[in-house]
Amino acid sequence: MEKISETAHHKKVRQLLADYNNLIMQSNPALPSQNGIYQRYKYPILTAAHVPIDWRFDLDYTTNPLLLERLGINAVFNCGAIKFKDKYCLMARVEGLDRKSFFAVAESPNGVDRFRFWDYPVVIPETDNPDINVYDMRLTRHADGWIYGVFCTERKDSIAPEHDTSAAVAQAGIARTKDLVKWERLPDVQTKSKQQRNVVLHPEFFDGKYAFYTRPQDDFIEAGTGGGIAWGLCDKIEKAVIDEEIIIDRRAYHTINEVKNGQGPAPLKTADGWLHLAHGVRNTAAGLRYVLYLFLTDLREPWRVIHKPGGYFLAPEGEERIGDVSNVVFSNGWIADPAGRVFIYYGSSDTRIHVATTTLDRLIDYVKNTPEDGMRFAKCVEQRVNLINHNRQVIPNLMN
Ligand code: M1P
Repeated sequence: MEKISETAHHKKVRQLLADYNNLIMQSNPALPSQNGIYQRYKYPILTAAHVPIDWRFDLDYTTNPLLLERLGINAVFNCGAIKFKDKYCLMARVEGLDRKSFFAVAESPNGVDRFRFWDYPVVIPETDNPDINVYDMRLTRHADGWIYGVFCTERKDSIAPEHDTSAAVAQAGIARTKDLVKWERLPDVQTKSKQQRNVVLHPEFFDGKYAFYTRPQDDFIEAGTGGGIAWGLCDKIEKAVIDEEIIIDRRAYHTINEVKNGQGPAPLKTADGWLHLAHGVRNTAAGLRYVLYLFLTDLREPWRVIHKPGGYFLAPEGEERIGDVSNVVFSNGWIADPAGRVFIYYGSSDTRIHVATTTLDRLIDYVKNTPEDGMRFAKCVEQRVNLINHNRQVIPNLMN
């Protein structure tokens, strides 16, 4: 029988821990910005390898003499984000080899590197109808004093035929906390839609009510008649019932969100309006392609879009394009520092998490001054010709 000595086992454990420590202490240089809008960073900030060794291995020689990994991790992606006690905290979606996701907080002192998971994954109580899978938590620090986590809860479709073992129903779960450790579970959000994903709590009351961004959908994957990102109100958060969803950002033919879209994190309040980050999905011969885009809504009427640049803000690049679900970037977390620096956390290809940094000034400039989607090719050519003509006038001065 294959054996390693206790001394060799302990040496291997020490090596595992040292390699792990090197990984999480690695600094993460910023890459030169390609577009002036944001900067990417050299390394992903969280991957399966960042999950602590003692969450994966049984380190006891008596029960695991060969030091085999017992509970492996498949991926770490799509995180909520919040500044908490001066630390940049991410609520990551961690997926085990068994395909079940759970949530875990990782914190960093500077928002771009040295992310370290807290001691334990987050324990969220179940409702009477247990979740089979949970993911993509949006964190909202609400005006009522609580921090809310709104996430997708997925269960088997109870009315699907017995042989259909992949039919699922997605709905929005809610839990709240004051410390990101102890969570109170509330009943799932109720809407008239058959399924929901990408549901996000707005940080302020509206007309004394709680306000949500939703994404009604007919089916687990297809949005179907669900027209896009919606806005809905409810009286109580302890039993959130949204009677009416109005579409605020509609999907449109031959755009980046032709097939689906979804609100990203809770919007940021700025002097110019509520700044939104969202994802748009289109179909291609190679499958669905997920990109990120921005839009701005009115401060007093957060459902009214006042600026929306054409095209995407950030699309998968390099290694971001490859993973469990390739050609995907997805964001459900960002942090704006009081000085105006913005940290955008995004998952790539359902596999890992990256950060891009920028400032509110740049984002507002981008969102207000980037031309809207022309919606047809002739208009898009006209926009580009206008830009070229404008440049023809200023270039001579630049050369002096
Ligand atoms: O696999 C890509 C993404 O698919 C879903 O997003 P949406 O509901 O908009 O299609 C989510 O499962 C998300 O986690 C995932 O990244």
